Amino acid sequence: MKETPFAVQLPCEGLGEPFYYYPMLPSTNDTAAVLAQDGARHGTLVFADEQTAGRGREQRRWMTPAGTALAFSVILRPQGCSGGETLPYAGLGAVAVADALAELGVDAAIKWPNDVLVGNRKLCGVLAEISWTGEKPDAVILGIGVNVLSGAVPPAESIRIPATCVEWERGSISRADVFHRIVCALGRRLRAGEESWIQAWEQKLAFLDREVVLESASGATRGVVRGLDAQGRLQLERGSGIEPIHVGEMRMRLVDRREE
Ligand code: BT5
Repeated sequence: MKETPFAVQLPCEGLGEPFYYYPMLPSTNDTAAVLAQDGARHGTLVFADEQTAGRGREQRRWMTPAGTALAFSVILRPQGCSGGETLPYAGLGAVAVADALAELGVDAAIKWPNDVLVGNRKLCGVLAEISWTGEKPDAVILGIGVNVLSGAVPPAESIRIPATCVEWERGSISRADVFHRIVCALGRRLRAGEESWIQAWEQKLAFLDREVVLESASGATRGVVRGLDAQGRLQLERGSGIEPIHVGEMRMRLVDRREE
């Protein structure tokens, strides 16, 4: 751990104390999980300037080149953590990033469950995981990766959907500024409570009333996106009615890709 090269005023809204800055880590989620198992408190934040093994869902890779992006994980200790609630927290992270972007004049949408899109290009990914102490689930590790400067955007051939960054959408900006806004927004949303952030998540939902295909290892499901339920599950309308989808491993794409 070293001094951060940029000045960030933390904590904000109860998050970011303690703040661990690393020039390079395999994955901030992994380091945060170790800290959580050692008893790190709610609001502990782990930030890496560069990740060498950043993870997305299902062990997909998340790329974080040095000096260009935000890659951080917050340890949350919700009351009565039951181990089953990563889905709403993926939404919390995405909503906080969308809030920060809105403050900067950038309109973002959230592709369920965890992608923040601007103009249908991915600017941020969120990975919420449960940390266990022995048999007991006792923390949510909320990992957030944001492309801020153009150097953060991976080469087109290495990613599935086109990517963007804050700099392209908004002009010159400092990582510290974006980071501070996201942490503060996260704290505010957390304080307002799950119902409130799920509502905000639904309002920002991409592809509302559009036909999509959800793909998972076990197959594909087609339907029309109708919103979210109180737990953050996708309400997908199919021939048989509305079906709640909670499997966070699903990938969503529009049926008509020409409109993306
Ligand atoms: C995600 O997974 O989008 C979640 C990413 C979470 C990253 C954060 S960084 C801090 C913390 N520490 C970690 O190790 N992880 C978290 P998923 O929906 O599975 O999307 C992964 C896909 O996004 C990849 O397969 C690529 O196609 C694409 N991708 C990878 N890096 C990208 C980037 N920098 N910008 C845009 N797309 C990217």
